[in-house]
Amino acid sequence: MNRVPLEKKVLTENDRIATSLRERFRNSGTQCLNLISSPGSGKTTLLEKTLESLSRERRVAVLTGDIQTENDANRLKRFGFPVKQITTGGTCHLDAHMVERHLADWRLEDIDLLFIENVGNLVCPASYDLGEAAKVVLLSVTEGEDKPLKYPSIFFKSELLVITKIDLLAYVPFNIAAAEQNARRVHQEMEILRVSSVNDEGLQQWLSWLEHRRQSQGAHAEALV
Ligand SMILES: Nc1nc2c(ncn2[C@@H]2O[C@H](COP(=O)(O)OP(=O)(O)OP(=O)(O)O)[C@@H](O)[C@H]2O)c(=O)[nH]1
Ligand SMILES: [Mg+2]
Repeated sequence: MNRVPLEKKVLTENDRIATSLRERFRNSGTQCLNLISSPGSGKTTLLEKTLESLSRERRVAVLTGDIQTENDANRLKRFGFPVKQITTGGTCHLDAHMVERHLADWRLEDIDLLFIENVGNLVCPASYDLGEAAKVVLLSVTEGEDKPLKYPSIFFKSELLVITKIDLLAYVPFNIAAAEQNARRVHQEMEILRVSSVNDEGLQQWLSWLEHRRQSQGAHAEALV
């Protein structure tokens, strides 16, 4: 079998599992968000800030993907929410089967909000549906404002762009208005937030976006924070 049909077969199988996951999330009232970015853009740090801000009674859980280590799960576990590492052993993205396997011993009915931190990569994760309600792409100010144009697929497929590390804006030649314009050239309706996980600028807007997203999905109207 040549490469194209094989890739198609893998993606079709992935889509089948992702569809079943999406239905399970819908039935259990679980909002699943798939966080995607280049390595080091600040996914885990934003999740640390998020978990730190939430009351311990909130029914929030995290699956975090990495090629090799358990570092991110160890960072996130200290907040007391259920966290599991998915180690892909070399694969540059999570797929729906990995998510399904790692959810096997969790009761989805007990989880209102499930974060999936994807493997650090702006390309491969865009092709793999995980059954999520929305993809969220992060872009840090050290990466360059041209990235939405160079990697359009993930910007097109994501509902929200979080521009991270804005505390560094004074030190890097990053044109944030151009970055936002580029993102909207690829995805006109894209929502955009500017966040720093160091000085917490924009963090409240991110938490409000999560709350609003949850309510608009028809999940429990109870406040998250
Ligand atoms: N200045 C600044 N540094 C940040 C911010 N957010 C994260 N960092 C730093 O950026 C580095 C990478 O952050 P991570 O949260 O580990 O990034 P990640 O996207 O989870 O990385 P991978 O999981 O490897 O893809 C760490 O040294 C963080 O302290 C921020 O808002 N401002
Ligand atoms: Mg990480």
